[in-house]
This record gives sequence, C-alpha cells and structure tokens, in this order.
Amino acid sequence: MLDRISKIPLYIIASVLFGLKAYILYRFIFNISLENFMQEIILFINPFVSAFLFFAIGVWFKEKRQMKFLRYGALIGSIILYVNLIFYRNFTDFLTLPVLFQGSNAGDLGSSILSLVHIPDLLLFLDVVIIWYLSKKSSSMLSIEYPKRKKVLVLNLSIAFLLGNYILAEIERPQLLQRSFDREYLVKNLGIFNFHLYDVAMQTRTSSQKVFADGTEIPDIQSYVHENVTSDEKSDLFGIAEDKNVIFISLESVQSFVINNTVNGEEVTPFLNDLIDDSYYFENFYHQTEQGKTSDSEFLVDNSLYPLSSGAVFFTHGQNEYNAMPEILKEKDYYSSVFHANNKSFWNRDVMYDTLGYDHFYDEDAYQITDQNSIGWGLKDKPYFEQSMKYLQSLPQPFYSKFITLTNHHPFELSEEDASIEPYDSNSKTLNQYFPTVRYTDEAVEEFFEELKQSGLYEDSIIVLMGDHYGISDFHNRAMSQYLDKEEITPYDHIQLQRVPFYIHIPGHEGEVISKIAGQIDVKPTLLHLLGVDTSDDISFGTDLFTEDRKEFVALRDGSFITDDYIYTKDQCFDRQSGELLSEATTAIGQNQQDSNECEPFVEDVQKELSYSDQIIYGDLFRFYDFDDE
Ligand code: GP9
Ligand code: MN
Repeated sequence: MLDRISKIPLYIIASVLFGLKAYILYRFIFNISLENFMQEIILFINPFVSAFLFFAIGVWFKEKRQMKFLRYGALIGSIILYVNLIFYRNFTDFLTLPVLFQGSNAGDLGSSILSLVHIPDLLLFLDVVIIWYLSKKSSSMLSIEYPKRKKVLVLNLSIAFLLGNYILAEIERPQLLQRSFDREYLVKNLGIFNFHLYDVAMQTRTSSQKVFADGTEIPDIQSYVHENVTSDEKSDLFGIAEDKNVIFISLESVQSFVINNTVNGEEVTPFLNDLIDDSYYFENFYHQTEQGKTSDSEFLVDNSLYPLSSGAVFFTHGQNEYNAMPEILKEKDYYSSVFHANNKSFWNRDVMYDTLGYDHFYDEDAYQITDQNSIGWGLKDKPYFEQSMKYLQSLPQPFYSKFITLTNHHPFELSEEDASIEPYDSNSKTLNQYFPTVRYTDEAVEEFFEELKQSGLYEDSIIVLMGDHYGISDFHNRAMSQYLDKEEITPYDHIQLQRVPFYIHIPGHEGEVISKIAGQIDVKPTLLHLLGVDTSDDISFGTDLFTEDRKEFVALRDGSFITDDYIYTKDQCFDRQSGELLSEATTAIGQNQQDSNECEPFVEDVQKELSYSDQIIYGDLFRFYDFDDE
C-alpha cells in the first residue's frame, strides 16, 4: 500500500486529504446553503483548488524543508478551519479580521468555548496525522526534487485551477469580489482560505485609508453642510409624529414606473395607488444606491451619507463610527429593530446593524420557513409580514422597525397560486415576470396594513414605504421601451427610471402628492424632524423634504444628478420636464467642455459632496467627532 502511495508526491496526497476534509466540513458541518447544481460543483471543487494552491508551494523547497512545510502547513490549515468551526457553532458566521481583533463577537466566546469543542472534532486532524506520519516515514520517497521548469509548471497549474474556480464562481455570482455581499457566498465559492486572504486584503486597504485621517478634515465638511445642505427653517410638520412608532417598509426592487400604471389592462399596484390618497407621496424620489443595492439604501436612510462608488459600505466599513438613526432615536427611548427573512450575514448586516445601533435583528432564524411558504430568495412576503406581527407586538414602544421585503427580487419568481395578474409579454422574461411579483408585494403590504390595524399598532405609528433600488436594469431596455411605449430608452429615461416610490403615511393625515425632487439621502432628516428631533448638529447630506429651503440637487452615486430644471448624466444635460437634450460636453481632444452647458454649475458641487461623504467613510472621521457634545 505504502509502496503505491509512495509513487504519488506528498504535496498531492496532502492536497487531496485536506481538500476532502474541507469539503466535508463545508458541505455537512457548516451547512452552507446550496441553491443549484452549479453551486454544488463549485463547492466541491474549491477545497481541492485551495489545498493544491497552498501545498504545491512545497515543491520549491528541498526535501527536508518540503516535508516540514507540508506537515506544518496541514496543521496550521487545520487549526484555521477548526477555529472557524468553533466560531461558526456559536455565531453561524465566518471569522473576519475585525471580529477577531476589535469586535465583541469573538470575546463573547470566552466562557462558552468549552461547550463548543466536541470530542469527535479530533477527526478533523486525521489528515494531519497521516501527512505527518507519511512525511516522517517515507520522506525520501514522497519528496519531489523537480527541475525549475517543472516547478513553474506546478505553479502555473495551481494558478490555473484557482482561475478556473474563480471563473465558475463569477458565472454563478457575477461581481462576486467587487460586490462582496455575503461571507457565506464567498466561502461557498472560493473556500475559507481564499476568503480569509480576501478579507485581509480588504481590511488592509480600509485601515490604510484610515491611518492618514486625523479629524482635521471635519471643519471644511461641516461648513459645506451648513452652507449647502441643512436649513434652520422648521417645517409645519416638525414634531407632528413625536413619540409615534416608525414602521419603515423597504420595498424590494419596486420602481416608480409601476405606480398608477397597468399591465394587460390591469392595475399593477392597486393598494399602493390607493395609499397615495392619504399619504405624503413623493413622485420624484430617486434611489441613490450602487453595488451594495439594498444595503446601500439602508445606509442612505439611516445615515444620510452616500454609499461607496464600488463595493458595499456595509461590508467595507461596517466597523466605522456613525451617527445613525437608531442611535439618535435611542436618546429618545426608541427601540430599533430590523425584520428581514434572510441569512443574517448577507450584506454583513449582523455586524453593521450593531454598529448602527439596532437593538435586534429578526433574521431568517426568527421565521418558520418551509418549501411551501418560500420562493426565490426565501420566505414569501405575505407569510413574512404575518409571522413578523407577533414580534412587532411584543416590542417596547415607541419603536423604529424596519421591514425588508424579498419576494420581488430578481429573477422575480412567483408560484402560480400567488400570481393575481398575468405577466407582460416582451422579449425580457425578467420584465414580464416583474409585474406579477410587484403585485404580490403590493398585496402583502396591504395585508400588513390590515394586521397593523387589527393589532392596534396602526394608530400609534407612522408608516414609511420606500423602493430600495431599481429592479429592471438597462439590460432590458428594449422590453422596457416597448412597455413604456417609447422608441428607445435614452440616458434621460434611464435616470427617470431610477425613481422609486416613497410614502410617508401618517394615520389621520390627508397627505399630498409632492413633486419636488428628492432622494434617499433626505429620508433621515425628514423622518427625524417629523419625530421632533433637531438635526442641526448632524453631519449629513440630506434635507427635510417638508421644508422649502432645500438643496438644489439630488446626486446619484455615479455623479449623475437631478435639479429642478435639469437632469445630467453621461456628460449630457437634459431639460428635466421635456427630456430634451440641451447640451453635450465635447470630449474631443483639444476642445474644452462647452461653457453653455446648463448643468455645468452643479457638476462640481455634486462631485464635492460625494467626495466629502467618501472622506467621512474612508477616514472614519466620525470617530473624531462627538455628536452628543454638540
Ligand atoms: C437580501 C436582500 C436583497 O437580503 O436584501 O438584496 P439585494 O440584492 O437587493 O441587495
Ligand atoms: Mn434590494
């Protein structure tokens, strides 16, 4: 037996043994959720790819050292896996650097650690024992002294494997690394070790940016905010909802174009249409999210700061100091919570919600999720609201509770019995299916309103509804132009399609339709003012939507913007009302941008504002600023 094995170099044996162990661990102990066959395959491949990537480095060493490298490599690798396992048993999450060094999570483990160690865990070190034994027993047979050419070949091979793994992962989850949405996804697709490398790289980048900040940047930002953003004027509605509960509903992927619109002759959102009649409804309200999608919209709402132009700030800066809505409301004795039936580490929510000051996160573990009551991304919106009610009723009041719906998420799957309207008919399956799922969410919200009324919570609450971001991307422009009965979707139309519904429903108030331009950045000051909280000392970039004295533009994260009169995007300036192209920046070499560009005066301000917001986040500037003392 040993004879036969001896023909195989030890670094290959180690890769196979270690890879197999890691696979078993991922598949059966970490309980990583697998949604399709492709994910099964990737999960099977990646442990071997990572193991090979590491152990193949051994060929560069001489015999003795090679054996030592493999022995200790296997041991350290196993320890890393094991530490993750212990952490996972307690937190159902994977370790990250901040959690290890600054977070309270790892510290919490202290006393309970013994209960997390199980005797059969020793089996996890079986491969180390085998590798150790083989390397001592028959090191001369198993060690490989390759000529340089072969060493390079092995190296290339391991890189090729890694690349292959990465490409498969990208096909499964486009922009996996740039968007970095979920630790479980990263581990599932790339393995724990590559995930740790990625985490280290990301954290190093973040902390190096922080190192150069010292707080001297704040006065400039503050004076910009005072001059251009905040206003001393208080609206008539200031304090109107003092001490009321706030129920915030984030409507997954709902865009404004479905509101008061029909498909195949049927209303798409009958409930949301009716709700306009007794709510403040903002018809020119834009989402300002980027790659962080829902999490970006949450970030905007709670902080009135912009998300980042790439990556999800929930992930990259989840440990910064903020002055978020839950923290501010805590001073007014509000209890803040989030209801969302998804994996808690998605978008790093578990960590970020702590940072933002939420008291509790009802994640998927709080819900009874079965095959019957879920579709697509998870629990369907109707049972989700229904199951949330008991928790909501048990909360101390006043509360700030955020609900994040899920059913109307790409690829907009819906079971037949849940579909009240027929899909649209175009070349885009995505757009076609969008309408019935939006309708489903509309019905779920209607039922939720009923439940709120029955529970008696309704009267003591204000209910805020907001679309989080677009659901139909530019990729479906052809179908979209067909639906909107337009020849094509121009850059102007594209910006107008970034409008999402925004409602503030105050029971007993008539409300009104408000046409002024607005954005997600404005939600925080608007809500805080309704609750009677003075925000003049906050550093944020939004304005109370009920005051007259407002900032002149709504900036989108890519530098596009909307003013009362103009829409600017891709170096083109349009008339906001008519959509007429007013001027285009000339980019030809030797020519300067046209001075006649009506949008030009705002371009710089928008850039300045976005970069101030970025500075706050990259420099973690709020750690130098004491909001309480102001
Ligand atoms: C996931 C949900 C959807 O928990 O918020 O995420 P999205 O892809 O829309 O950002
Ligand atoms: Mn979303």
